Amino acid sequence: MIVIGERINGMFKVIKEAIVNNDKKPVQDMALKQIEAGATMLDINVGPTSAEPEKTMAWLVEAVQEVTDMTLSIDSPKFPVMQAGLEACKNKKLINSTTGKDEDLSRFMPLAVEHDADIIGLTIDENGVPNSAEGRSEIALKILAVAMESGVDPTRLFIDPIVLPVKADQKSPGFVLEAIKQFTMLCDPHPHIVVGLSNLSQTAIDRKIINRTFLAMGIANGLDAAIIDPLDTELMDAMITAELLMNKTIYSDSFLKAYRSM
Ligand code: THG
Repeated sequence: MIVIGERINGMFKVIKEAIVNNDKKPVQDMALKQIEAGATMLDINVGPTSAEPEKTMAWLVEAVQEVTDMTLSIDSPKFPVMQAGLEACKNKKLINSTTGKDEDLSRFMPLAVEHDADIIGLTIDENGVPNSAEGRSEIALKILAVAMESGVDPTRLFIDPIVLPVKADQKSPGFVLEAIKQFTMLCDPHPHIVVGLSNLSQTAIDRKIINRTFLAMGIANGLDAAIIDPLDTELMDAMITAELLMNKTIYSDSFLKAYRSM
């Protein structure tokens, strides 16, 4: 499982304050804590309120690179912010993300080639997020086709069916699970399949059990990457166990410990 740590995001108070105070330490600590907890990539997002998002993105990337050479997921819908992040990034990189809109695909896919980056394609287009699994798969297919035309190998593409808060739309988690299953049949080998898990439980009370249960369900349907909080130990336990039950890892009585010592 590709575990993309979500915690370096200006949405979180610690990171927002670090940005405002121009203090690298809390950002670097959060990077190391997530790696220690099992992250295999780190998401970098300036958050919704950054005054100078290009500058902030480059600053975050540089701060994190001082303490790790782990792959960075440069997270912004804005092209100039993405460019600034990629230019600052010496580590391996993941573009997070393009949508399935023509104008985004035509700019972001060449950017992936230029920077030798992996890329996430969100199943959203000019009409928004489809209200079905099939609609999501149609956009996924379009993203895959443009990736291949642009010279991006399918193994470097991640498709994201877009998880919405269950509180706002209780039908969408089921559509996402069905879409994940459909994405595994797009081509062979199929692209990676990723979700931003925490979206699911936004504004809900029992967040952790909602996230944990859905992650296990997603893994059962073929999810192989997720943007999550790796500091949530029970969430990580559920992920490790779901992978075991899907025969992705070998059983031993100490499988949780064994996974963590890998
Ligand atoms: N797909 C892709 N990228 C993404 C998302 C996605 N990047 C951003 C987001 N969605 C994933 N990251 C987060 C990070 C935090 C939260 C949700 C998703 C979150 N934050 C708390 C909240 O909003 O309640 C903040 C709590 C606090 O302030 O401490 O839930 O879907 N490709």
